[in-house]
Amino acid sequence: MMKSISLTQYLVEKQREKNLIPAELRLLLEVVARACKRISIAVNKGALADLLGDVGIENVQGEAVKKLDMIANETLLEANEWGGHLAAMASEEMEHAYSIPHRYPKGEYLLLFDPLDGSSNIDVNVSTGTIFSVLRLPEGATRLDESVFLQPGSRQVAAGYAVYGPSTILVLTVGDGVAAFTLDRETGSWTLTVPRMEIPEQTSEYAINASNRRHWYPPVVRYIDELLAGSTGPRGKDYNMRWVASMVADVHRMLSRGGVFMYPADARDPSLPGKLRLMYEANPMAFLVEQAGGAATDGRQRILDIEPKRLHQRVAVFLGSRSEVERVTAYHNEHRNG
Ligand code: P6P
Repeated sequence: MMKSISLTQYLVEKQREKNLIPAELRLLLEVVARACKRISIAVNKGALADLLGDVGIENVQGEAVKKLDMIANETLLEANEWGGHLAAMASEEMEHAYSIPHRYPKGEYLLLFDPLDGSSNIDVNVSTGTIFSVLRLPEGATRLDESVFLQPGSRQVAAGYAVYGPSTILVLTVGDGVAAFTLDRETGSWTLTVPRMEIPEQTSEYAINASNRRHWYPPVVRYIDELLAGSTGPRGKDYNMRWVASMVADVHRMLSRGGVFMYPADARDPSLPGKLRLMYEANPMAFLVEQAGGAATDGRQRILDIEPKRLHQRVAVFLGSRSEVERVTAYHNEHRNG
């Protein structure tokens, strides 16, 4: 029987072989993974522990806050604030950055997260997940406020997500490929199950909320209508569509078997560049996708090159199999160039 490799062994060996994971970063990743284990337990309890439903308030995004959103957010804050590896944290659920309390030492990393992505699916028992991104505190930073987080995604030192589905799976990159770990509930350990996730260059599967078609801009209409035309149209083959409405679940499927995930900007609110948030949804997912051989753009440029202006800024997202992302991005550029 093959010896199982734990998350800790994987991180220690990455550090030994590639010097990629200083002790403080390894501590950070293990603490986040432990917090995701606790979130998974709470998610799995659901109605049995009266954890479903809304809290009765809205978050900074204007979205109804679920009980489990709050629990997941608190779990990540409490797990990470004492370790001495972080200078500050930022969350989809909190308007402002969270500074490490004075009673604890501060470290050189910044942690950003969407504590429970897709939480609207919780009450109907559909997969959700936690998304996280790790940046370094900029040299010489004095004020630990929002400004220290405003770095392009290319500066991430690690990123990942936990998907709470039939299995609980942690997917992680430290810049040397993407690995997946399945939670072994009997031992409580994260066990390496996919040493290197790679997205196929070609795909026949796409993910988009098709009910928004009347709001899409022309390049997206053109791209999707070609997919819908299938073997009778210019693409010459049939495509399949999936939409879980939980980014973690849709991206995990795409990382596992290929595909392209899209949440475009649309005419519902021309002032908004899209629905998904750059810093703790698009950037970590773009890092993972590129590390798995795929591509990620906002329809114009590489997501990881975007210079952020605000902590909760939104962005259009096209990510997945490289050939498809390049095509839909080319359609945007052609449209822009008349
Ligand atoms: P829609 C969940 O609320 C989320 O932020 C992502 O996880 C998901 O991909 C998207 O929104 C779903 O949006 O408009 O289809 O409900």
